Amino acid sequence: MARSALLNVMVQAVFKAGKSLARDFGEVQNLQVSLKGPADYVSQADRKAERIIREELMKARPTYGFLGEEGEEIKGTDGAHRWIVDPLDGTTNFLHGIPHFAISVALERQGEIVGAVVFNPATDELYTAERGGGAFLNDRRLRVGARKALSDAVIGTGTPHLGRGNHGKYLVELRHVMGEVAGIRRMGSASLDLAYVAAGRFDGFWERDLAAWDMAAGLLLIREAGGWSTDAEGGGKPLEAGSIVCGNEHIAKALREVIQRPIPSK
Ligand code: 2AM
Ligand code: CA
Ligand code: CA
Ligand code: CA
Repeated sequence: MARSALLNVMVQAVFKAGKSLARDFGEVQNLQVSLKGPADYVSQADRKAERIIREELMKARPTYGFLGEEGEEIKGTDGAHRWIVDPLDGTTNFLHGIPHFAISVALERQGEIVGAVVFNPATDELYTAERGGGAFLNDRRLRVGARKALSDAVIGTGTPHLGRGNHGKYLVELRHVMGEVAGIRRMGSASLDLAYVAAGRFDGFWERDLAAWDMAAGLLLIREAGGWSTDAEGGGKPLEAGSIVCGNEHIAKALREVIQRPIPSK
């Protein structure tokens, strides 16, 4: 696996931020936590990790733009390139001592994601992809799952949060999906969920109300692992629509069909 210099910059940045997160995870009860909205927590750990990543990336490419969850967007002087960063994806898990969270870093070039890194510092799993170069978990090449039938499939999802999303509509989707698949998982870190689809651990995944930083890196991982993704309405623009349905082509199309079933009338 040959990584470009730019991907190496991204990997070094997530390793450095990962050390900071791992330290904070060990003393999570001492962290200052604040609320951004209902059930929408942010901690010192999120902010510190974003600062580290921003510094590392901006040092390497001072002209690129930077969009991170926890800070003001920086419009770069180079209009073509932008980093899209979630410094801690799975804050709720992190704050509960659940070792399932990740740093997600994507590089966008002229509106297309060309580089992706998702790193879980609690397990040392590093997912990387470059456009046209395949997707990897550490040194192992990834391929999405081969199962074609929904009845054999394990499907990941994210549930709407307190005060956000259409809970009623989601419950109908969930009920429809439960009636068709082998199993459902709800892990709590969208970028890792997408990485799991790329790795064939999940056969498919869907979630609504996601931001660009939750999905940008995972989308490239899935694509480079031979997978398929659309937004929940069936368009090809999850980043703009803020929703995603993915898997191999068979599973993603079948899953989309199931979640689009109309709400049954009584
Ligand atoms: P976060 O941990 O970076 O906030 C899980 O369903 C996904 O939703 C995670 O990727 C999580 O990202 C995000 N999330 C969790 N709580 C949220 C909230 N209250 N509003 C919006 N997104 C949230
Ligand atoms: Ca958050
Ligand atoms: Ca997130
Ligand atoms: Ca986050």
